[in-house]
Amino acid sequence: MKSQRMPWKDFLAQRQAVLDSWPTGKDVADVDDGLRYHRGIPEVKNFAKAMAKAKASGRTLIQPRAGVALIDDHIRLLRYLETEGTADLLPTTIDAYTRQNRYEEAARGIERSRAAGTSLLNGFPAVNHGRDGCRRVTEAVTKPTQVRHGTPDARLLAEISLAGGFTSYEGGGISYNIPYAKKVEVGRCLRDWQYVDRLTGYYEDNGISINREPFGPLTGTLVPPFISHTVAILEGLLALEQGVKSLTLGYGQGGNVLQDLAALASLRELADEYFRAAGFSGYDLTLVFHQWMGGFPEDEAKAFSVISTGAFVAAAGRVEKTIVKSPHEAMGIPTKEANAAGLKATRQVLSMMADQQICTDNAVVRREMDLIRREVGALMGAVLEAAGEDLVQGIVRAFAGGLLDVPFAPSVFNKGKVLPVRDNEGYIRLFAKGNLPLGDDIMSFHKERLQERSKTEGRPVTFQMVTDDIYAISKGKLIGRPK
Ligand code: 8ZB
Repeated sequence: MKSQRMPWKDFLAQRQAVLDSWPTGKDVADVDDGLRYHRGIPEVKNFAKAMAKAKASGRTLIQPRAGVALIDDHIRLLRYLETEGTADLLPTTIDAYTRQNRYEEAARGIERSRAAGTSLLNGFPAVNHGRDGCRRVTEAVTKPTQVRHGTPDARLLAEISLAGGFTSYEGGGISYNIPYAKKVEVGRCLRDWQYVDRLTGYYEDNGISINREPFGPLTGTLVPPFISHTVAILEGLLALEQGVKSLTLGYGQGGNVLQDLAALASLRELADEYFRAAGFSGYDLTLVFHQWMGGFPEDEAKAFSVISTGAFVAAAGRVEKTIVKSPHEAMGIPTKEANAAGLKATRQVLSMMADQQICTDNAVVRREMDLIRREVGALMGAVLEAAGEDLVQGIVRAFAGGLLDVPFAPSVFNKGKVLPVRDNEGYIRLFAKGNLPLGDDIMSFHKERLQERSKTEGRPVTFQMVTDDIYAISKGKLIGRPK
């Protein structure tokens, strides 16, 4: 496949319309103003460098999610999470209006929040606050900051937030579309994300490291590792094509510890293999593990246990970063205290694990790694074949044909024919493969494992079993057994 780096003139040709889509766009008209600003940011606040350092020292960094409507409140919140919460890395979670490019409604949300004296948006409206608003935030804290969102067309948000001093940007053309949007075309979204990656690549070309992180967990609902791995590798390839160098690939906790450890080990290996095979080198690959993204127990003590098992897997899996949940997860956006509590619970586990090496070189982990390798190989092979010269086209065709299919995603461009379910030990397996290009050897293994559960529970594998599994953790179990 030949490189499809967006020519700079094509980038500039789009850029004016992007910046014109909201008045704060004019503040970033000079793209080199962002570069000059970043040259003055202390190295300890650079996200890419922090991730590289974590990798070199074998440490796992912790990061919460957080974002409120008003700048001063947002600064207070982030400062609390870095001091009281001991966060190593800080987020800025963007509100839902901004994610849908609805800046007028975000503006009204800001006004109403001012009047109410509390945040009436579910995140920080970075586009409305503009370059200087973002700079106030990134300058007010001591840790590296990342934009976390869920935006299919994230071009203006990227322009403003990078110029505003953020040094990492979450998302990708598949992972911020298929699980988040209903009607955004696959190809349209991928091209808008090529713009984001090219902007990031431009910073890299000029000596400024900016970290990029595709959103690993997708729908967070029983996603088998090979599906999220394939998406992560594809988004990694697309980012590298545009000149991104610091890449953090993600995986969401599934719940079976050995499957999760196999998933983390294989993600690192496979990503490197596919990137090298595509001719890339000189990139810096790191991993992020998301604590359980599915339904949480309402009871805070139980929620802390879910958080702590996630922290344990993050440590045993030797990832560079873990995204932390809070004991308020079942209720919605956490208070700052609950958010800090999730961080502290995670910190405790990571500290206790810091000097321990958990041996993952055993027969079961090897079996699972081998399975994931063959599954990812089947999907990647099909996408690359469909791609010919153009990976974007390959991904568009793969979704259209169901060769890529994300379980429980709202997008009309996703077939939605894949049904996952847990086996008798809680491993996430496939009940229905839809059109995924998996061979009979692979499917007969899934089938065998599910028959075991079926026998134990004395009931056939049905959609009821899938539903039971989706709610199991919130009800105190891993596997949704009857009674
Ligand atoms: C896909 C991410 C979902 C998670 C959390 C949710 C959930 C969303 C905020 C937030 C703190 C926010 N989340 N928005 N957490 N502050 N503004 O993201 O609770 O865990």
